[in-house]
Amino acid sequence: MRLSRSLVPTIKEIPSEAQIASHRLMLRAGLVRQTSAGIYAWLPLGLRVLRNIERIVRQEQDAAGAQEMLMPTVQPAELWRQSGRYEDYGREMLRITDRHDREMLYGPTNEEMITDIMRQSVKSYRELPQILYHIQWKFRDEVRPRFGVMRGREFLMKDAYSFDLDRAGAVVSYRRMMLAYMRTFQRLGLRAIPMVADTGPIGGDLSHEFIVLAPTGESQVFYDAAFDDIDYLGGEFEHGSAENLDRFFSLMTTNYAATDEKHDAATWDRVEPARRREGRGIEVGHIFYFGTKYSKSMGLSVTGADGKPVIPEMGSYGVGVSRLVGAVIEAGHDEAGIIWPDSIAPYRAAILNLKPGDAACDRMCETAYVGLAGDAILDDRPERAGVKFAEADLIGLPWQIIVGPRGAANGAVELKRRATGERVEMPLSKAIRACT
Ligand code: 5CA
Repeated sequence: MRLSRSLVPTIKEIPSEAQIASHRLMLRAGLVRQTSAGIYAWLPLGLRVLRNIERIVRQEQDAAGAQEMLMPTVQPAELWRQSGRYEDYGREMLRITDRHDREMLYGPTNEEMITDIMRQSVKSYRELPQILYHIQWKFRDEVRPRFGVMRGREFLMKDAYSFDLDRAGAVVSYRRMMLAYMRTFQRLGLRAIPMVADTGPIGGDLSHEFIVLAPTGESQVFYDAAFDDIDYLGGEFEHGSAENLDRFFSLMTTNYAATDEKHDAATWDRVEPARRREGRGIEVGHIFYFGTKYSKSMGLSVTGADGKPVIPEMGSYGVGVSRLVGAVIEAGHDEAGIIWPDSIAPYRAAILNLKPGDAACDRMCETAYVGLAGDAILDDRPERAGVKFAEADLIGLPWQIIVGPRGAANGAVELKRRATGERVEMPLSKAIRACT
């Protein structure tokens, strides 16, 4: 993108309404704008990050054997009456009446709808197990929306739903999703830890929250440092083998990890003192096994191998896709701005033309822009160098190619790595290669 022609409304001042770094930086770097309390418009740069996170979430869901679909945001109240949750959900649910006076709602989650679709669609035990997911906007009328996209009213969630014939199968689905989550978060450059959780309005008897460590997190967390050394992408764990998943799951559950709600001082005392880690954390995902809670109340059953009806065992698995944008920034920023992980940065590099109008500078910047196949922000605005440096650091792309008249005369640029601040002079072609 050419900055002179793009909507990247950066802000120099610190926005007074924002209490935490990610919220301030998302506004200052021009990623989002609030349109109502807890509701945000995603501007071009913010949307690219959101899409990049979606892509990784999607790849890992697919790798775990889940199938993508898309359910609507607006749902009939009738489905929620069948599960008994219509009244339970209270004022957090946005209720809507259509022109025929039918009660509708803007979905806060989709257990009822997917159960309804499955009860119309699967008839036999041969059609199970299945896991389905979608990435769709949700609405929860939070009492206190805050911290920008971290606790919004409208937010993007990946929610998956598993259907198995028995508890043993449901446990395998649950572990698969847990592995998919750990791989997803590692690819996003985050260290997330699964912690036993309460099930709240979703229900069920087994649940884990995935917590990313950040000083501004809403909950206090306690965990064993053993989690710091686990590599989920190196090939040690796989979705295909129940034994392997079993080993993975026991690794996740035998090492101590708990939020303050579930913290147990006696067990914590038994963790070797050198390995005890404490901090604050942000919940970026939450998974639930709730057996037949929805299948039973909504009448989903299939014919079993013996001809008798079987009520499928279900689980649901949520990732806060839009919340993750905030969480990634909380985990990766400095005084000057955002530091995006390479995997989800909106673009690979910023090309800073320090002297637009200078023929050599203009030419080299165009060469760099073409060399990066447009996966760059070209700062071609007639601004001072100081402004360009500050905004490039604020926006936080992994690399900066700095093109000034002195270097340009000799075919040289400076390449800066945003995360370390290291700047090295080199030929343009080498800088392009380093970024790609
Ligand atoms: N149906 C289940 C799983 S699919 C469910 O709704 N779980 S949840 O309530 O825990 O939400 C899943 C994830 O969505 C949370 O872990 C969190 O990351 C994200 N989330 C929940 N509420 C908000 C919110 N108000 N703003 C932003 N993200 C949210």
